[in-house]
Amino acid sequence: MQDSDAKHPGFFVKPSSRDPSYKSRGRLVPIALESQVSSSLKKGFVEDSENPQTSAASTGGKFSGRPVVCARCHSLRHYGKVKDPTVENLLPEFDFYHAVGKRLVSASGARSVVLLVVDAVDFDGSFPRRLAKLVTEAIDENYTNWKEGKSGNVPRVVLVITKIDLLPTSLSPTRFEHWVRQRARDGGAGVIKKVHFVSAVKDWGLKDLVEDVKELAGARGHVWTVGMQNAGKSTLLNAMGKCAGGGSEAKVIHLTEAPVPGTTLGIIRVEGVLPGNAKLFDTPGLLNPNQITTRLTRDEQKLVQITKELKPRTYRIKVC
Ligand SMILES: Nc1nc2c(ncn2[C@@H]2O[C@H](COP(=O)(O)OP(=O)(O)OP(=O)(O)O)[C@@H](O)[C@H]2O)c(=O)[nH]1
Ligand SMILES: [Mg+2]
Repeated sequence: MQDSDAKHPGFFVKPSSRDPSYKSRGRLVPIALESQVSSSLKKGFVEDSENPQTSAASTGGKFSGRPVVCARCHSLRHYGKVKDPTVENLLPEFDFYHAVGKRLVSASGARSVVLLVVDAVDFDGSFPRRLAKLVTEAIDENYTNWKEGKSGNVPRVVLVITKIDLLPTSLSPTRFEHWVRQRARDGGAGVIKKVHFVSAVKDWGLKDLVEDVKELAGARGHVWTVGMQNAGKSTLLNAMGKCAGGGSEAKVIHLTEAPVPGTTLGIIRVEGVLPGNAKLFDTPGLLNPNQITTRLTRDEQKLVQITKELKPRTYRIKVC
């Protein structure tokens, strides 16, 4: 062994001697000093999990209730964009049908309630056809099994049409409901227990939805919030949490919601909404390759994003 000539056999580099204090916290650079970290982080939003008392005191207790979130969620929550778009492609793909689909339709175990969330202003683009068909088939199959005395847990489907604050006020609710039921049936959702029309940002229709979900879930049911990317699942669950907690979000975790498709990356259990052993889950949105917005860049998506109530316009075309 020698350490003088790298071209000769037996060459090795002696490891440099470590500073005895290399493990001490004093050597670590505080995250707030990293140049890429946003200014709001530097202002002390991140709580020192090892010493929350000092952290709250240092910020005057002002931010003590704020949850600690990852850099991606922080960027989505405060700037409406992912921190590093190049990293997004490296994230592991979520196999929805393997991780969630199988559990939704399982004939044994806890009863499943499927909250099928659909965007009111893009019904067809945000209706999960494949998933609706899968659940409808499971309902038929499990019901037949149950009638034969076998284990047959029949999933219950609740269709939630969200973002109704963006629909024109002139729209007839009866005609719209009729249209929605028809389109849902055509899309593969054959058996629907309830249809709810809600706005998570205006708190419309949430109380009835929470009551129905509690009733359908019973004491130990599992409620799965599913739908296409950007349909409004996480925003809906945050609003339901607020509604169930009597207006305060204290007991409920705040899910990251953002106009960026693919915000939620994994299954998240939402506590504080359902009583007993019933469980409520948020899930990552499904990707609809035929939806035009999935082919647009973030800047282009911003241009077509609907944020205000749609106004019907009538044009008269002159035929010369
Ligand atoms: N106007 C209006 N906007 C809403 C409503 N619900 C959600 N949004 C907006 O829709 C966008 C997407 O909401 P999210 O809750 O992140 O959607 P998601 O389905 O969880 O999306 P993924 O996690 O990507 O699957 C956000 O910009 C929300 O502010 C609503 O009731 N009304
Ligand atoms: Mg989400």
